[in-house]
Amino acid sequence: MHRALFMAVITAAALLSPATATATTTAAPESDMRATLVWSDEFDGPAGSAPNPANWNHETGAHGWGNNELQNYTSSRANSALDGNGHLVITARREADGGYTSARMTTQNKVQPQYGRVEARIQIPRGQGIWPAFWMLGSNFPNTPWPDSGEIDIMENIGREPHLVHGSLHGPGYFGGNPLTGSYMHPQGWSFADTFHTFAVDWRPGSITWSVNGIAYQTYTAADTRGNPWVFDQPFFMILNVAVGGDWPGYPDGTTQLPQEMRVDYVRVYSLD
Ligand SMILES: [Ca+2]
Repeated sequence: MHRALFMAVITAAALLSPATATATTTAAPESDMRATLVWSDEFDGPAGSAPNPANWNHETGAHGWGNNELQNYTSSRANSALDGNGHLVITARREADGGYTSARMTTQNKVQPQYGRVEARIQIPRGQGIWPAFWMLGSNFPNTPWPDSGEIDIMENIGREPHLVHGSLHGPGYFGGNPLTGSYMHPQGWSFADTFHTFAVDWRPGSITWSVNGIAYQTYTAADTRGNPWVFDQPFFMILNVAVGGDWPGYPDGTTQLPQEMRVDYVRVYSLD
């Protein structure tokens, strides 16, 4: 489970004015005509180029991120770059000195939706100690500290459970090791790292539903917070990262192969009306 205890240092790019989501006329899939695309990053661009700085900040550092993680997050193209085939690739590496590097990217102060379908199509990495995630934090963070700021984990996977993905909410009274959470098993029990899958939340006032490949598997509402505040009726920013090691996934071992790549085809936000 993610927490954000050590995110108080915001990148300089986060000081830029918030971007306004641009409405488009792009149609949603025919299977769901109630969803209208309002923002996306399709990660089109030359191989080796940077993710669009109008959308993404890099959070850097090697302080364990509140979970005793091992990686040093960098803004290097060795750890995050477009592949020239319409994908963002976040690469976790073992460096010559035995340390690990990776990338963590956020849309804070740039793209901060409130409600809608927040979706990404991702081929996750694999291996013991590898921890990919697509998640969100309340835009009031860090002025409002975690967990009061709220956290919506759209997809997390830990390498020792290749066939499972997890969806969670963290907020006041339900955080850390005690979130509102559930998981979805691959229908055939195969590894989610084998190919691309679509991970989404349908986020409405007082209600969030998680889905994988369009199959809803979990809903939490304001009635589920054990009497604690529902802190999800506000804008959130999105985060993509690959952690290496940590209290929850455990640590790389002799079976872990590096480098590992998380390949993201797109991140999209749809309105749901
Ligand atoms: Ca793409």
